[in-house]
Amino acid sequence: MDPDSTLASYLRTVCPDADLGGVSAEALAFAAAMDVVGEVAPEIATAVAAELADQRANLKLIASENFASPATLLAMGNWLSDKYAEGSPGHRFYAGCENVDTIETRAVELAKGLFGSDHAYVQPHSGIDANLVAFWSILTRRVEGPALERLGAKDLQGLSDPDWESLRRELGNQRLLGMALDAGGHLTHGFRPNVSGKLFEIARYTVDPTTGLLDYDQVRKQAESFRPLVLLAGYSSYPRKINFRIFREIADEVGAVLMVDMAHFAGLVAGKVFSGDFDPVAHAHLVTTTTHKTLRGPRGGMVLCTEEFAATVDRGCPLVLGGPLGHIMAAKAVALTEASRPEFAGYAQRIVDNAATLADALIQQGATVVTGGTDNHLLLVDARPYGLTGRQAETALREAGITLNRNVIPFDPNGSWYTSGLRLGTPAVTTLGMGADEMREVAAIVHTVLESTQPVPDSKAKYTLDGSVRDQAKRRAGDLLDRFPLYPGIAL
Ligand code: DSN
Repeated sequence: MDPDSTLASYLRTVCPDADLGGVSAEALAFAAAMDVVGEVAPEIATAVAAELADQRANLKLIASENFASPATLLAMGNWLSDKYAEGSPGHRFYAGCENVDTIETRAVELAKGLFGSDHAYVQPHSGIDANLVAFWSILTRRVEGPALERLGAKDLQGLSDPDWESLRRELGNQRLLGMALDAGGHLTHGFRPNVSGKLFEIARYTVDPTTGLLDYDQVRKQAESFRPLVLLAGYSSYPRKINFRIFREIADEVGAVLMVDMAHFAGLVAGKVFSGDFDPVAHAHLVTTTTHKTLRGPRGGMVLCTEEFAATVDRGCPLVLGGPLGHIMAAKAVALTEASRPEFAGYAQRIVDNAATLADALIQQGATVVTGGTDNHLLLVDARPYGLTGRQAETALREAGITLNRNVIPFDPNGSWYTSGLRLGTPAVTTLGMGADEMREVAAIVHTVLESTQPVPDSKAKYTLDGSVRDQAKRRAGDLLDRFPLYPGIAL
């Protein structure tokens, strides 16, 4: 603890004889928080502490998760949660928003600086919210605006009822071309039951059935015949990098807006692992993201965009979103400060290096890795050669101390509930400090468990796993976690 800090000076006052040398501020902060919560709702404090124990006891390979810094976590637990601040900095629907303005403005500046975007909107509560704001902004700016002009109206409020009806007819159902879910796209990229599949008329591009890779010529052909308003790139489970320069060329050729969802790889963009043709911000009209995956921030979302969309995106709340969360924007600013430091680039590179080593080691063990490897933070393992569904493989590994998620793979015969694959990601284990040797050990544990898991006939969920294999795998995963402890400064 910094002997000059406010906390140290307070502790010297209340317990002058205490030796504070080995006491960390974060250990005290989290222990105190648990006590305060526990006095009101002990069962909740117990569950919160149990979650830390769980994350400490199981190796986290969920590609979309990470471990945020104590500073980021602590920035979320405070009275900013008590403040309404609908609107945007300097333009609020409530009084007393000066401090939220300071926080939001700082987060926006940091996001713009880090990603080099014209504009940033840091209010979305999640990636799905960020995508909704982007869709709404594109529709408002590119479809409704020109239609209003044709009707001679300045804005929607000035329209008479009959004009409203003709505007609705004119807006019609716009077209969106996005990546198919089983090719790696996200639910919000036009999955029929999702709101995006209802808001837009949808077409989907997929990957080459032989290589599992994106075929840009095919995307171009589809765009030329479908003429989308929105060309959407980005993924939840595609293990390769994407050339966004080509996507922008295609969008320009057909007059589409290029939107990129970089939720999964924002940290790799921030850390400049993805640059040039592979940097979405340099090429897209709008880029959406979450802040809690490779970027290592709080659970939340963001939109980055060109000047053209800045004003509409900023009206996301209250026209699309509920009130902004000041405490989460504070945590976003903390995380963006961390991601702006030079050492973040090294972290981002290690995530990718670890994923490549993990993929290679799994292939050497005999696993089938979709596309034969990875360029980013995630990889997909085909569970079928082990005779398993994704669901069976996921549950067996969780029993053995490894937390990851089942995932559809290209042209998946088992659908999105049972699936045929596993998605493995390295952001969290990289945050713990693991490197190449540990990735090889992880690959060996994963392969051994999968090889020893037997499906129960006629079931896509049930399996048997030899108890001694399970216990040995759990021990090996535990050894890794003992060597690379989670939040070593937090004494819970
Ligand atoms: N749930 C996120 C993921 O795991 O990829 C996307 O919504």
